[in-house]
Amino acid sequence: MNTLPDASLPVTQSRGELVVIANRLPVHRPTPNSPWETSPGGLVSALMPILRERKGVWIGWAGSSEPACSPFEHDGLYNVPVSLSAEDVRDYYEGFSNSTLWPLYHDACQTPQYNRAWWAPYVAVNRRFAEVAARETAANGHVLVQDYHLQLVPGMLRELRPDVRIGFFLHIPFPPVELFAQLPWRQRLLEGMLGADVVGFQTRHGAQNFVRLVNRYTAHRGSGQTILVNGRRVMAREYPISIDYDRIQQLATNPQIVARSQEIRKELGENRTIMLGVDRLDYTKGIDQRIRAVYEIFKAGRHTVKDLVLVQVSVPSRESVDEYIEVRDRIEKLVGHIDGEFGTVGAVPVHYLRRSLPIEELVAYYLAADVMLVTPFRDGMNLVAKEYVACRRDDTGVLVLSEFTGSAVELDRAVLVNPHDIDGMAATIERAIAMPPAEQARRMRSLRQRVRKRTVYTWASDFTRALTAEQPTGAQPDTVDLNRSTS
Ligand code: GDG
Repeated sequence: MNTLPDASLPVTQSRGELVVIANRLPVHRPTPNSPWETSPGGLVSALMPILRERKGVWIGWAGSSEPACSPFEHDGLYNVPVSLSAEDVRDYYEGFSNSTLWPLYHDACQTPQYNRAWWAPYVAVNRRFAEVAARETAANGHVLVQDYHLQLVPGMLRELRPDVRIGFFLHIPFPPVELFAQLPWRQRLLEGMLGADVVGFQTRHGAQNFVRLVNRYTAHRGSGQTILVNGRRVMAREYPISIDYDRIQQLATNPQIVARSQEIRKELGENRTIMLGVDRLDYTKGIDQRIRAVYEIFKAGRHTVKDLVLVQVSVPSRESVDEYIEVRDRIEKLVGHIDGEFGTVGAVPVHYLRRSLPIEELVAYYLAADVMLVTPFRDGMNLVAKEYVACRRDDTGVLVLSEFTGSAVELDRAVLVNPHDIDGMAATIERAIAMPPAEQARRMRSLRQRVRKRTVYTWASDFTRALTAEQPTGAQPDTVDLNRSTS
C-alpha cells in the first residue's frame, strides 16, 4: 500500500515547489529501528541547498520491500517514500532496470535480457511515482526526474499535471540507434522521456543519440537540441555531472587524512609505485580487464612486487543479479591467480578490498596512489576519476582513464586507454608509472582546473536554470484535477 498525501488538497497548497523523483530516497536507516541518516553523495549535497530554499520534496523508494512509511521531514527536506513489493524489486528494479536497460545502455557489454514479464511492472512502478509526484508538486512547480529506472515518469506526470515544468536527467550513457533499436519497448520509452521540458544527458553524444532516435521511432521531429512535441519544445542537451570539489579538497588537506595516506604508503612499501582502482563491483567498470593488464605487466618482468602494487577497492553492488555474482567470482579468481603467481611471503601484487570504505579512508587512498586506474567499458560520467584529480593538490599522480567514460570528454589530459585492448592498456599503464614529474604536473594542473570549474553545484544550477528558463503558456494551475487517474 502506498501512503499518499491527501488528494483532496487543492494543488496550490501542495508543498513541493521543487520536487526530485529518484529510485531511492536521499536518506537511509543503517538498521530497521535506527533514525534516518542522509546518504552520502554529491548529488544529494548539490540539490540540498536549493531544495531547502524552495520547499523541496524528494520522492523515492526507502530501500526495503516493506510497506512504505508515511512522509517525513529530515534535515530540512520532506521525504515521500514510495513502496515497492518484493515482486516490484525483482521485476522493475533487478529485472527491467538492471538486467535490461543497464546492460543495453552500457554498450550491451553483458547481454540485455528482454523479458516480457518485466515491462508491465516497470510501467506500474513508474505510474506509482508519477501519481505521488502529481499530488506533491505545487502549482507551476518544478520536477526533476532522475535516471533510467523512471523514464516513463515525465510522460505520465505531464498527463496528470500539465502545469509543472519537468526535467529528466539520465546518469548513465544513452546508447546509439543500433543498440537502442533492439528494445521491444523503444517507442514507449522515448515518448516517456519526451514528457519532460528538458532532457539532460552526461555527454553531447547521449543527447544526439536521443534526438536521432526520436526522429527514427516517434512521430515527433527534432533538430540540434530541440524537439517539437505537439507544439511544445523539448530541449535535449548535455549537463555533465561532477563532484563537490571543495568538500573533496577539504578532506584532502585534513591533517589526519594526510597522515593516514602516509601510513598507507608505509604499509604498502615506501619504494613501490601504488596503483589504485575504486569502483562499484559492476561488470561495466572493466575491473577484470584492468587486473589482466596488470598481470601482463608483471609477466613481462619489468616490474615485480618489490616496486609495484595495485590496491583494488570494490564496493559490493546488486548482488541479487546473477551477472554481478559472476563478475565478482571472475575478479576474485584473477586476483588469486596473479597473487599466487607473482606474490611473495609478505608482498602481493594486488590487494583486493571488497567493501565500502568511509570517505575519509577513500581520500587517504586517493592521496597515497601514484597511478589511478579508471577503466570502464562504458560509464555515464565516472566521479572517481574527478575525485582523484581533485585530491592531487601537489600536481603529482597520473590518471589512466578509459576513453569510454563521460569523464574522458572533460578530462582529456588524462592518459586515455581502450579497456578492451589488454596489451595496449598494459603498455599505457607502464608509461604512466614511468611518467616524469614535470609531465605529471602539467597534466594534473590542467585536469584539476577542469574539475574545479564545473562542480556538482554548477550541474545543479545549470539544470534547474534550464528548467526555469521558459515558462509554459498552457495550463492554469487552478484547473488541475488531482483526482484524475491514469490507471
Ligand atoms: C552512476 C553512473 C555517474 C566508491 N567506492 C566508495 C565510495 N565510492 C563513491 C565514489 C563516487 C561514487 O561512489 C561512484 O560514482 P561513479 O560515478 O564512479 O559510478 P556509479 O556508482 O556507477 O554512478 C556514473 C554517476 O552515476 C553520477 O551521475 O558518474 O557514470 O554509473 O563518488 O567516491 N564512497 C565511499 N566508500 C567507498 O568505498 N564512501
